[in-house]
Amino acid sequence: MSEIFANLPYVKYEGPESQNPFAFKFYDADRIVLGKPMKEHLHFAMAWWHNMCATGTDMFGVGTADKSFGAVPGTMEHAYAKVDAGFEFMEKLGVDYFCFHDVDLVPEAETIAETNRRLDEITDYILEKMQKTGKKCLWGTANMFGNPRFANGAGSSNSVDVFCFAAAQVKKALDMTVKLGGKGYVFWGGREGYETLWNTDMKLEQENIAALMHMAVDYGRSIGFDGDFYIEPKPKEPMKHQYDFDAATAIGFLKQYGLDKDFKINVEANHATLAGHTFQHELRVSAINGMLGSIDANQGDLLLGWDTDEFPSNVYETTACMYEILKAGGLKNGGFNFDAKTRRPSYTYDDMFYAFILGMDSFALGLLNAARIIEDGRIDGFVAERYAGYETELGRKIRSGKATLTELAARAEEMGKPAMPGSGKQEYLHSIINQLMLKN
Ligand code: XLS
Ligand code: CA
Ligand code: CA
Repeated sequence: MSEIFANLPYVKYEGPESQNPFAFKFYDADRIVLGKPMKEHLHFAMAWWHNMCATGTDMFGVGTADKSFGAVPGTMEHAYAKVDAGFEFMEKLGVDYFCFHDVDLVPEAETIAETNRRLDEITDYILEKMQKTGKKCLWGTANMFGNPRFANGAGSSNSVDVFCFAAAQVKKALDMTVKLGGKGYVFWGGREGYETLWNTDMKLEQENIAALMHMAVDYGRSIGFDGDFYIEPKPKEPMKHQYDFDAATAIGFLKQYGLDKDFKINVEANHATLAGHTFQHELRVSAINGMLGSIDANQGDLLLGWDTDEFPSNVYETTACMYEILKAGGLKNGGFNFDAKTRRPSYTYDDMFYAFILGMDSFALGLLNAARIIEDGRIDGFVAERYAGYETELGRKIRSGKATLTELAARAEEMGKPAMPGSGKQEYLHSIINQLMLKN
């Protein structure tokens, strides 16, 4: 096998002063942060679909990037070439994990039996490569949105036949995830939603999605999958309204249907902003419900209303993200999947490298900043102080659910009027964040 990225180097840490475009300025894999090497905090993953498959095609034009890797697209030879390219890429960038959909790996055949045979063949090869290189699978999933059969959804389809196909794909994708040692399985409900309620039985559709997820849990556990299932919320695109709108909605759904013990949330930054939230908000909602599972590391463009899947560069965002993750005690089975693509005009192999260097450095900076914010203690101290009233006898009584309206009303009458609740000090706190971040 010849080198595919032959003119590109193994990327190493050179420090913030380096001007080498192919070096990390901040991601120093072995640097200890809060007692652990950076690489243990940051389990980075390559998304097979963007990195190995996407060419930059959009509705206005064909692709600009050549991802043939010396083979003819749509053939098994190409599937093998993508594996070679993918593993070489991960090795050169020091990325230890990858994530995949079934159809990212092989071209879909006329019958599911043949597609599955191809998947068996390619996962044998991937496994061989994993054994040689030590690379790992972070999570697997089934693409249940691309093929025309999923026009009306997968688990939420009106068609029982299509539901069976969805079930077959989930089953196979779980088999592959277990075969490759993946610790996560993602459900992104791309077409699990609706365009108009005039043709939609919302209750039936949601019950069916839950039924499919229950079958996945039963099957997954029966074949030894001991990792986490994830819902990846996204409010819209491709559907006008997707059922897994945001983390809070997905968590409510999981609890309603008794799936909350097996599922967590895969939070994608760009999906958070599409839902009208910050990334930090979605992480916090997941964390306080004990459901912070994994991260799809990207960013959107707030001037655009769609999913742009850009490589993360906004260090305020990565800092807030890493603060939430550190405060939640880290990700257990999850990691940082770069569900991100280079812009269409950035179509060279060099750009693929720059993109990962940008993303990994942005998260390394986020980690360093978040650790500094926690060690500094002023932010956490302020928040603790802000709610100190709930540490008093009365405050504790309210929190434990033992207080009554009658008793509290009597107390209010006694007071006449409460003191002002105390300044939120947002401007002061933001200036602390700036001070700590810009120390780098
Ligand atoms: C699309 C989603 C998708 C999931 C995996 O918007 O981000 O790529 O992560 O199906
Ligand atoms: Ca995603
Ligand atoms: Ca996305």
